[in-house]
Amino acid sequence: MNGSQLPPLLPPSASTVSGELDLLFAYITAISVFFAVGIAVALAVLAVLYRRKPGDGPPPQIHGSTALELVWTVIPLLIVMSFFVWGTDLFFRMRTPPIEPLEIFVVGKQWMWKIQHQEGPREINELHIPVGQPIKLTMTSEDVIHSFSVPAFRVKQDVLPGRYTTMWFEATKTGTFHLFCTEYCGTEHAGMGGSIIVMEPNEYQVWLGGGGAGESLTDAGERLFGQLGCATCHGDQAGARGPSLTGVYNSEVSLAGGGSVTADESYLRESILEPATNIVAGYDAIMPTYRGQISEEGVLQLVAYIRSLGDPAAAGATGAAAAGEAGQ
Ligand code: HEC
Ligand SMILES: [Cu+2]
Repeated sequence: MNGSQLPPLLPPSASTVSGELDLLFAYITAISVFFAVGIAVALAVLAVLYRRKPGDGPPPQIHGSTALELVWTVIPLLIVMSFFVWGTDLFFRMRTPPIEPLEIFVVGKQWMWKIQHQEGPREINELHIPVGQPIKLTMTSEDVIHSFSVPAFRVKQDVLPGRYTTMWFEATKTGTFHLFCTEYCGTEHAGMGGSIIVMEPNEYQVWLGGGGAGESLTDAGERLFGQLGCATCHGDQAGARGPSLTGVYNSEVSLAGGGSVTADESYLRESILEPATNIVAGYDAIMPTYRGQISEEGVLQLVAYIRSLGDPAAAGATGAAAAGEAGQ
């Protein structure tokens, strides 16, 4: 009997934040509509009720009321503060990935999404993930600015050339959801989409194994490290021309110009593509630039390999988590 179906008002709600985000959106919309309509109606009704009638003189003049001023200042302040506190709290939770998410790497280019899983499989315009597990994406672009958007998860993050951006989400439903590029990026921007395929964890394991691509991201990075001759300078032997890369990930690196930086993914990427930008204290600027010789996917593989060489902060984090548990 119900032949014609209206398009849904909202996309499906399929992540740990989507329900709460919709609720916050509805809350802000409801309050805005309530006041917009209320004020418009009050204005019309009062204009009619208190219009000047024949024989009326000038009305009594009112010269301010502190009580009234306080009421119309404090109540709106409390209302907008509730938007702010709830919105900020949700924003921080949406920006901060939980400990030990499943990490996946994304490279955008005109006009496709290239995706690499840690365990090896790669895919284009499709992202297979397990349900009920936090996923962290580390993303970059080979050309212009793109934006990775999954409406069903209520997440969106710009993907920029020359640097890494990250985002995280956790799917709560299995199924296939739309992926869009939401930054106009040229002629075929509209076609730069794909699907997120959310699977049961055991199905995802089968999918990973069945990908046929045996080489993991770390192994691919190790192979590149050998092929590009990085090991000739970073060989870990005494008197090597370059610093040891073991344990460098997430450590504080002292720079030749003074100061220090945390060796995160972006720093490692920059060290490979623009070695002259930050020179490690105690070393000469002899490292050649690899810009133009390695694709962004290759750089992600090298970064994954360098990360696998040890991470002092991860050891610290596990220690802190263990201490926290012991304290409870
Ligand atoms: C000719 C020798 C040489 C080669 C080849 C070389 N490097 Fe370097 N690398 C250095 C030197 C010297 C430094 C320290 C000075 C600096 O920061 O530029 C360095 C610094 C680094 C750093 C920063 C390390 C830290 O402690 O902060 C990284 C990461 C790195 N190299 C990665 C690589 C990778 C990956 C390759 C291969 C694609 C490579 N290097 C090839 C000499 C080399
Ligand atoms: Cu795009």
